[in-house]
Amino acid sequence: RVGLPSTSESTVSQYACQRRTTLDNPNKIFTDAFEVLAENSDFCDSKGQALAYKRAASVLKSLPAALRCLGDTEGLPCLGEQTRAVVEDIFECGRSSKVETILSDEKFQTMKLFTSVFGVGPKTAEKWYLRGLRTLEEIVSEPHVHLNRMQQAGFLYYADITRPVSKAEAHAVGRIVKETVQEMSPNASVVLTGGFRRGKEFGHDVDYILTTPEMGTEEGLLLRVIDRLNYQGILLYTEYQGSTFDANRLPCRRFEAMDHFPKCFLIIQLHAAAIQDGTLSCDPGDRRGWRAVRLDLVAPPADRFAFALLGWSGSTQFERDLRRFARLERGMLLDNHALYDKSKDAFLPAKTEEDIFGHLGLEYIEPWQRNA
Ligand code: DCP
Ligand code: MG
Repeated sequence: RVGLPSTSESTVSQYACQRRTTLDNPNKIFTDAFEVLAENSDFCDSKGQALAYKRAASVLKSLPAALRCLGDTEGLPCLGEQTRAVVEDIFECGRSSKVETILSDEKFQTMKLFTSVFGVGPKTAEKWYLRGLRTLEEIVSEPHVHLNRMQQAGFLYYADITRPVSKAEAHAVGRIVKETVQEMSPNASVVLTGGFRRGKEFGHDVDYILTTPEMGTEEGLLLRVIDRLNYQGILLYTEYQGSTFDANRLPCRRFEAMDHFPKCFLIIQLHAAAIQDGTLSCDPGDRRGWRAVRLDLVAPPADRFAFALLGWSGSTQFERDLRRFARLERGMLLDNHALYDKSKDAFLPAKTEEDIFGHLGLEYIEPWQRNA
């Protein structure tokens, strides 16, 4: 049976944190379709529907083999009538007519284009769409459109930022951050997180966590790192968010996209010389010798490191299900800062990700198995 997971359990869990999901996805034809449907639902502000498609895609990604027929979806969690109809369509026609309709829809195409700009979310994209704007050129030449600083950078570096960042580029960025941190705080650590920690070959940005053994010095370190990168002349854009962390208000009851640690969203200039094999993923005709790369740095206090690492490692779907599992199956609240046991009325400390999985009574899932 295709539905059998690689573990000894006989059924697939409805929770991504109880599945091992590598980057080998034998069901890409189906999951790509679900992801288009999910994105379209998000554009239409149908969050519940979007989530249903994301969950269905996530379940299929965890299967060890491709579906052979519609019957193979039987017994799988998170696949409802609508998602089964899409699977059936693809088996019968090789494609989903519902997906084709969306892909050729002007609003979907425009929303996709506008939200591809750094700093532009669905709300702004829709506002521009409703004003009759359809191209990026129209937006930058429209005098009534106000762009914030982030969006201005998004347009300025659009070609670079929308080009996937390679693993080699991500590691080169990491070396730059590590050298900078090393100069100022030799005891501090710089740890890769996000998609590249899950083993992805390409990403939309690079994510690193900085932390220091001396509690309370992490925020200052992050600020000095930014200063230093700026001094090196490689910062193209900086958005700094100071700590809003308050240990007395933990944990957050609802899912928040952002945690309260000091962090920054940067665009940095990455030079070809910094890459091990000297090649940037740029147009062959590009003679600049550098490209712009999006870099996120977050600096949690040392005692929160494991929670921050787990939270930033993703995937987003894996994170959602960790929190949902904690709440519904264990009566615990998990976020990027802490794990709280409601019945014990106590916070459960953790030094490592393994500690957190242990508190939750979950088998440890390696980062490269979290591509849910
Ligand atoms: N994250 C999350 N929920 C969000 C946003 C982020 O749980 N709403 C977590 C999970 C992500 C991690 O933060 O994996 C980093 O966010 P990215 O947007 O950088 O996502 P990835 O690194 O996973 O993918 P990409 O290759 O697109 O950068
Ligand atoms: Mg990332």
